Amino acid sequence: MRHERSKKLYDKATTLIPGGVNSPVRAFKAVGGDPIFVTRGEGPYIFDADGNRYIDYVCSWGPLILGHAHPAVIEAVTQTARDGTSFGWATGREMELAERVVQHVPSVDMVRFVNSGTEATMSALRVARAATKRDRVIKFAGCYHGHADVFLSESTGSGVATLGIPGTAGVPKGAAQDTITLRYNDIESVRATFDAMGTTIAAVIIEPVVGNMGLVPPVDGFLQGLRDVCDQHGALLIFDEVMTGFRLGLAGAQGLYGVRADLTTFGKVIGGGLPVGAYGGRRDLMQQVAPAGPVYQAGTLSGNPLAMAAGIATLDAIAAPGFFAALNARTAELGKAVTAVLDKHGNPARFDHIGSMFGLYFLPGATRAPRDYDEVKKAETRHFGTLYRHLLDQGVALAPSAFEAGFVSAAHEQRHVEATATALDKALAALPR
Ligand code: HOZ
Repeated sequence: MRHERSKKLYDKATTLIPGGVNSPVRAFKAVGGDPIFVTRGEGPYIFDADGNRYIDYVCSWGPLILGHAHPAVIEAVTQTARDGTSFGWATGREMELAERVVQHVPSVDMVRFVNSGTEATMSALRVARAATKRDRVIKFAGCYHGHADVFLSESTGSGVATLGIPGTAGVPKGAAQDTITLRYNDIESVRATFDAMGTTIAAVIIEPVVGNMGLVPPVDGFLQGLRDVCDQHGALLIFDEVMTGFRLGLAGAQGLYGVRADLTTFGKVIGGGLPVGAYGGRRDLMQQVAPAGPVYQAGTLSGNPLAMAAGIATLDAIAAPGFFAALNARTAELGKAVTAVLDKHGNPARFDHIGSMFGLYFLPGATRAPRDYDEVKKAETRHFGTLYRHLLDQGVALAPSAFEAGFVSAAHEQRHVEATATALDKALAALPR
């Protein structure tokens, strides 16, 4: 496969944009080689500047649950754009999307739209701090809640984990001094922390299924345990469902696990591939947000009409009966095919999925998915870069990181599953022994 045009674009980009990319996870630092530059997407495929086609399991890092350039989404955005791209005034479409969110997610009475998951999580925490009049927040190692100072304290997932960045320069000590980082799936450490300082903790924030250190599901009872301990101590439970919201079902991970959050953050699928984030929750909490209440949060492009139109079209498509059953079944087929290939090659890695999110863990011989960041970090990633580039060469695009979840869309068919398994078989055969 030739990559001359991507290479040329990349070389120029590095002179104009830090690292040549507008988000670190797009760089190929963890896999070697230069990043591909994408020109278009169609269904399950992306195409690069050299005309190469790839089966895409990044799906824009999650939003494209319907696949690339889904006709209903493109139509909605195109129609909407004809009337203008931004007003900075209230519009009816914001209500239309809000109504759908409130209808599908029982814990959400009211919702505020923002432009990214980062905005959503930092705003939700501000609400929690205002409502409880407390400052501390508990987060979990390996979870990623965007790049606000308060969440970048230590052991953060996503690009920070991928690139092995030890901490983030530019975060003042004070900004993260109230952030307590605990071990994912360890309810005892949460209880102990609350016993020691419960009256100062505003909230626990968590990815209810982690997608930013590979895929790490909650163990039985962990999420309910968090709910209980928050209730006992008057703290709020924030589910960061930027990845899982409208991905693991219409009611997200909270629907799947039957645990109610006080506040929930959204991003990705809710915007159908346009920049949308949102936070929502109990009415009394959301009424704290300005101008209804004293918690200031704002945005010129928040509730942008194109973004709302894409979100509405996407949510309507995924609300069709049987949508999630079919998507999850396709992901299970992918798991079966990939697992058979891994088995043939002596199980150098393990595949797991929750709904249409999957993880590929390079933990030789592992019999279950990892439970926390320490386990994730034991991954044997020596050959991941080589494997990654072999897969890419055969037209299969995973995230360029051993520590990111993969995503299946409704556009992925059985033939894409089979092509992926064949490519993996060849890629594994080509690895050094
Ligand atoms: N949460 C996404 C990756 N884990 C964000 C993508 C990005 O950082 O660009």
